[in-house]
Formats: sequence, structure tokens, C-alpha cells
Amino acid sequence: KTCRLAILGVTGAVGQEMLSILSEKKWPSNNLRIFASAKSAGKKFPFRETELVVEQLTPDSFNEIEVVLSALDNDVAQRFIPIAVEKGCLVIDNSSLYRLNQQVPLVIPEINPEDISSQNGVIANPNCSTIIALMAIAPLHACYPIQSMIVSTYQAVSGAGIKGMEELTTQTHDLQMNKIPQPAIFPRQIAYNLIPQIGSFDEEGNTSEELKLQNESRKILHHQDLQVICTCVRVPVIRSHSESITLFFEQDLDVSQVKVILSHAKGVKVVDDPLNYEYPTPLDTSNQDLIYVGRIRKQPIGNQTAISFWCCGDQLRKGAATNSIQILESYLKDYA
Ligand code: 2RA
Repeated sequence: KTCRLAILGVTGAVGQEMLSILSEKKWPSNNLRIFASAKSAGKKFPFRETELVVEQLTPDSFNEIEVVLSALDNDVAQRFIPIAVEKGCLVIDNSSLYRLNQQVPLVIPEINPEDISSQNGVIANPNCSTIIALMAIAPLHACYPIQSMIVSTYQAVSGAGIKGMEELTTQTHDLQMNKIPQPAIFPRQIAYNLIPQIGSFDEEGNTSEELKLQNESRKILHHQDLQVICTCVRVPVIRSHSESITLFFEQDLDVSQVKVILSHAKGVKVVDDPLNYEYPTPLDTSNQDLIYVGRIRKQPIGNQTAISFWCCGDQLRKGAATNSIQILESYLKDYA
């Protein structure tokens, strides 16, 4: 199924990924328009057998549009998404603006597609680290409810967009040339380093990125009592996020049961033969949509059952653009 579709913020890392994935999926080029700021208007991008021209995003951009894939940052999204909704568009939004709004469904199509039915003009795309973690957690939680979880993330620089990716490559080059790197996008040097801060800190010392994973997981799993301890770290990796996850279950279960559930989970690939160096790495998962899970093991923690594992996923694809387009496909299949 198709519709008159627009990408907003097409020149950014996520917008570019949306264009590339729609081209892979053979979306009809006559049903797609691409928008960005005035400075990018007129730019051309190849799309399937043709090329598309960037139009300046204005309040009148939505007159002929049915569905919007928005890759706009929060400040610009705030201006334009209400206009698009008011003009009758459905907006699938990648910003964090509406994710915790009770009136707005927050959707990972493999996990809670039914929540799309409650949309009133906006469907929110979850944060990338939430999507990648829940793709492994949700199928386990569906069989064996979890009480709490501890998550440490190792997030690629693509999460900070094109400028974030450029900063890593530039700093790495500078260091090889014995030049002192100048941090700009990230608060500290990222080349050959790790930064335990993504977003801003609250009064308890948690970052906004860590609170996103906690609050979005509770909403998507419909599990408001879920206890989450999360630490989000920026790492010198280009475009795949990695996450170390420990789940605490009410009931006892074994590694073999976990592997069976994950092996059947949609969008997940179990890669777990550590003695042969078979485990997920960010280079394995980049430029494809599956979430790889490995290092699956049971932890002896008192009278609780704890299962730990390691997962990796492409931040720009399944973490953002692919998930948004899967929401579009679910909407067109079941509601349009
Ligand atoms: C990051 N998840 O990785 C945030 C926003 N994409 O920077």
C-alpha cells in the first residue's frame, strides 16, 4: 500500500536513512516529497530510478500530504508537527517531544503494534537505545514477566547525527597527525575515549538519555512498575549501539529457554558461541535491521533469577529510520 508521503529533515542522518530505506523498499517516487530548511532547498538526492529535489519546509508544505515521516530535531518539530496534524496528516515523529504524551502511542511494530489504533495524528518513534534493548527484552517479558533490569549502553556517535560522526573521524585523524582534537558536539574528546554522558543530568545524577530508556520501556511494555537502572555511555563507534542488559525475573528460567524465545523473536538474531568468538559486535550489525543478541548467561543472584546478555543494533536503521517506516507499513496495512 502507498500514500502521499513526506520526509521532514531529509538532509540529516536519520532523514537520509529514511530516503535510502524507502528506495530499498521500492516506494513509488511520485508519492514522496522531501523537505528541509531553506539553505538545503533545491538540493537533489538520488531515489530509485530518479532523483528528488529538496523543498523548503513551510507551514504550506502539508497541503497535499497524507503521512509525514519527521526526522526533525525537537525545536523545529515543535513548530511544524502541530501544523501537519492540523492539516490532517498522520505524523510519525522521531523527536522526543511526544513520546511520553499519554495521547500519543509510542510504537515498536514487533512489540506493541496494537497501540497504533489509539493515534490522534501523531505516532512517536521511541529513542534508539530503547528500541534496540526492547527488541530483545520484550519477547522474554511476554513469556516470563520481568520485575527489574539493569542496562548499560555503549552508544555510537551517529546518535548525535552527521556532525557526531564527523567529530569522531576528525578527532581520530587529528590524533594521528599529533594535533590536539577540539570537542564540539560531544562534551569531551570521543576519539580513543568513552563519555558517560548523553543528554543533560537531573538532580539525582541521571541523564535524560537514561530516563528515556526507563520511561519509554514502561510505556511500550505497559509495565509502569518496571524498575530500571540505566547508564548510557557514548563510545567511539560509528553507527551501531551496543547494550549490556541484566533482567530479573519473577519465575525461574534457563539459558536454553531464553535462546529458544529469542531465536523465534521477530527482528532478532541470536549470535552466541563465545568459545568460537561468535557474539554480536557493532560492526556486525551496522547497515542492516536485525538486533543481534549473545553472551546469554544466567546469574546466581540470591533467590532471584537473573539473565544477562549483550545486544547490538544499527542506530540509524532499526534504532530510528527503519522502525519509523515499519510503523508506516503497519498503519497502511491495518488502519488506512
Ligand atoms: C543519541 N539516542 O544516541 C540519542 C539521540 N539519537 O544521541
